[in-house]
Amino acid sequence: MAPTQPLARRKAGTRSALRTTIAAAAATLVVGTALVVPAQAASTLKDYGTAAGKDIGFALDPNRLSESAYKSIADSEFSLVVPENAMKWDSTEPSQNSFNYSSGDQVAQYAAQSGKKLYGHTFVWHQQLPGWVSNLSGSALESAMKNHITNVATHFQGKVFSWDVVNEAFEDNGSRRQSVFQQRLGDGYIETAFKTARAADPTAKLCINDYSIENINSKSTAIYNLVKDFKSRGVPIDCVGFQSHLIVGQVPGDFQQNLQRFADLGVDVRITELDIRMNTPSDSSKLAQQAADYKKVFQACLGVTRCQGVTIWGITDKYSWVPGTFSGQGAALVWDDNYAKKPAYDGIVSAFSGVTPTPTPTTPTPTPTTPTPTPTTPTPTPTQTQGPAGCQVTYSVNQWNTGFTANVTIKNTSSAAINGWTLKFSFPSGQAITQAWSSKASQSGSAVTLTNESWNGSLPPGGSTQIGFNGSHTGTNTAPSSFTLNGTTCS
Ligand code: 9MR
Repeated sequence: MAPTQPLARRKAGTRSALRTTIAAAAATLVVGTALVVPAQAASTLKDYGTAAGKDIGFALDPNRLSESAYKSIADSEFSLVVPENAMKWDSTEPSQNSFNYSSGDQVAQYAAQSGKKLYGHTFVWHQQLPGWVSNLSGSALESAMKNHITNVATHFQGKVFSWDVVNEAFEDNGSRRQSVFQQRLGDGYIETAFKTARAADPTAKLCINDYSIENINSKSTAIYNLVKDFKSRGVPIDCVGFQSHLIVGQVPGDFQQNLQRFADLGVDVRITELDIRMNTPSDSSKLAQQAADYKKVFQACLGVTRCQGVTIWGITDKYSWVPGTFSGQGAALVWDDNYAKKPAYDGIVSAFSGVTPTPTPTTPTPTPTTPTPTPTTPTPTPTQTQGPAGCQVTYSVNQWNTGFTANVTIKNTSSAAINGWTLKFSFPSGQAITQAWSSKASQSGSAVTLTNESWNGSLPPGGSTQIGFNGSHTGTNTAPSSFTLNGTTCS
């Protein structure tokens, strides 16, 4: 099943429709709701990424969301989120077979409620590994690794669309890093990890991730050979993550060429942890160089069709990992200690030269009067198969014994803007919603009502939104047979 797609992945055709929404508004689906004008915010990095078909991500520390400047940038500038630490082994399984998802769940909840894709980081890594793992030997370690991957992948199934399965498994000279996994399980541990992850969550993309592999060198070639070998033997692998913890003035000239050679093996590529550090304090010439460097990195990704996007390893220099690790260095991110945009921001925007950003509607402002609806003939979309033109609902589930995750796409197929929606349906076989995201859910018997959140209530003609929920079932999980949106039956 396709991973959850954020609002930001609306197709380009929706955008011009959004701009002309209001004049064309008809009453078809706007029942008892005032028509409103979506306010347009200034273009954000996310808007440029969406227009270019690339994810724009950031590493989130959920504890910082209480800081309003942090949250506001997180909310508006990015279409993808990765937990900086919250899904690592020491967070999720601090003692053997005792799992703790509180921090990871916070990140997942934020991703769902802000409409962002959620990228998982990371199952198998030599760092942030609890001590008990290193005390295991041989088969006990292999069982523990499989158990860890299976539990964490299962917990986040349907929420995380892509995982860093193995992180930093190679040395700079291309040899295997002598981690506890390598030493006790041998070369085959990477393959075992990928196969275990695939079995646990067949829908997630599975990536290998590393640093200092941005150019063509011994280390990147070792990973290249591993991917080639996996592909030739049918071992599951979908993507390679290039961390890109870089230094100003040192963006490799062959970055794009290197990304392309991996893409040519039949895997996706992604820049996963971008930051570009300098000796501190910063000055205007270092910041200008950094802006040019950020631009180069984004251009490298934009130049490769299979490059899925760029994730920046944090928001503000204030919380970057860099100064704590590299003494005398820092200022590596795009916003400074006070959340002011650095020249790097405009550097990134300039990489999107020729791309018209996809505008992000902000919270709609109600108009003071109720407009007179102008009846128009709705234009059916080619995918519409039944029911009056107006809305289309796609419902898909991943299920296990007595649980399931449902992903629901709601599309406005009318020529009128929808501003505020209520989706209703009945569960045919006794299912119950246990947790919903991207909508407010209520259930009475079999009757389910889902209403929009403040940020996804506006659906221009042709626009869609994705919502989801977890539920329980008793062994039969028949899909609802019909849906209504604001009282109109959807196809
Ligand atoms: O940014 C992370 C920092 O908060 C942690 O203390 C650190 C622990 O090793 O990990 C940092 O993130 C790393 C990422 O998980 C893997 N690639 C290197 C990143 C920077 O160290």
